[in-house]
Amino acid sequence: MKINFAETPEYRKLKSTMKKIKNLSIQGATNVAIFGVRAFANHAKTVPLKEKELFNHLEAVVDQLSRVRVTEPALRNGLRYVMTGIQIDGNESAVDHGNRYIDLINDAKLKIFKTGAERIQDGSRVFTHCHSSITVGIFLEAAKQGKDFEVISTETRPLFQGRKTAKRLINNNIRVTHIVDSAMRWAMNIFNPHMIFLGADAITVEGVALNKIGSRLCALAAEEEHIPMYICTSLLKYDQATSIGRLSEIEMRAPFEIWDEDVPPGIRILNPAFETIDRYNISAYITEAGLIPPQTVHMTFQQIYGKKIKYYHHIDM
Ligand code: RUB
Repeated sequence: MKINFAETPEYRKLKSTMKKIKNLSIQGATNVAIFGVRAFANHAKTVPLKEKELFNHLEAVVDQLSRVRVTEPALRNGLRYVMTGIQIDGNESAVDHGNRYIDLINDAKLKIFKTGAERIQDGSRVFTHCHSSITVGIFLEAAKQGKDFEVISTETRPLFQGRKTAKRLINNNIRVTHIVDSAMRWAMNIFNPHMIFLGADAITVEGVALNKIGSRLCALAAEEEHIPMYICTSLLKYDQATSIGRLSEIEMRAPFEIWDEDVPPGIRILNPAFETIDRYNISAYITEAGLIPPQTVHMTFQQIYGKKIKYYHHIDM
């Protein structure tokens, strides 16, 4: 019997979620993980296959979904979490396991918002780059606590996610100054922010963070101006593969996002989505485990999530 998954609403939803993740209608590591895991779990529950065939199909889907945006370990960790659950309890349990992973993310977020907001005082000036739901959540929490502070945010070319940040902040009565990316160093020099808050897409075993292109420039400018840099992130973005020697991959996006019409032939256009921030430039990670130094990321991840989120290659070793 040939099974046509394309006909099931859950499979169609999974495909459309993949498209939205690719074109950034679903944007930022946390949302990518939540929407990706939910769509995968809903589909997994309805797959009418058994044993080897079931796992072959689900592994292929995990692989496909993980490749939509390669710099997103929180999604990969979530897919592994659901797959481990399915191995133990069968695929009818997929949605429960998916929900449990999403609960882990949401619990982590609340803790990070509270801890991050502690750092913000009346009169604080905070610099940020791109749009991170975690960083914005911290700002909203600080505003809810009645703190009077301001944010300097970049526009974030080529897709302008920084506008999303600026809109969320101003709609919540948080003062915001918006600048072009290349004015980062200038703005740090002129406004002398008290701290930099950035999100993260991935964290490596060395404590290096990967975040939107421009983040390393931001870190270097912060170093020059002696401004502390905090990475606001759940440890669920820890890329476990880096602990067995793999390198975290950096997504290369399409050239048309930079220049889409009348491009003179022969010009090479490169559009890297992310870059690394050296651990020496990170004052601390603001995480669900509180503020932690970059060197302790692997250990802290293992303490909190080690038993829940297995990395298959560790099991094989
Ligand atoms: C978004 C980006 C965000 C991180 C963290 O990049 O770099 O800082 O994903 O986001 P893109 P969050 O726009 O290419 O997805 O804090 O929401 O997890």
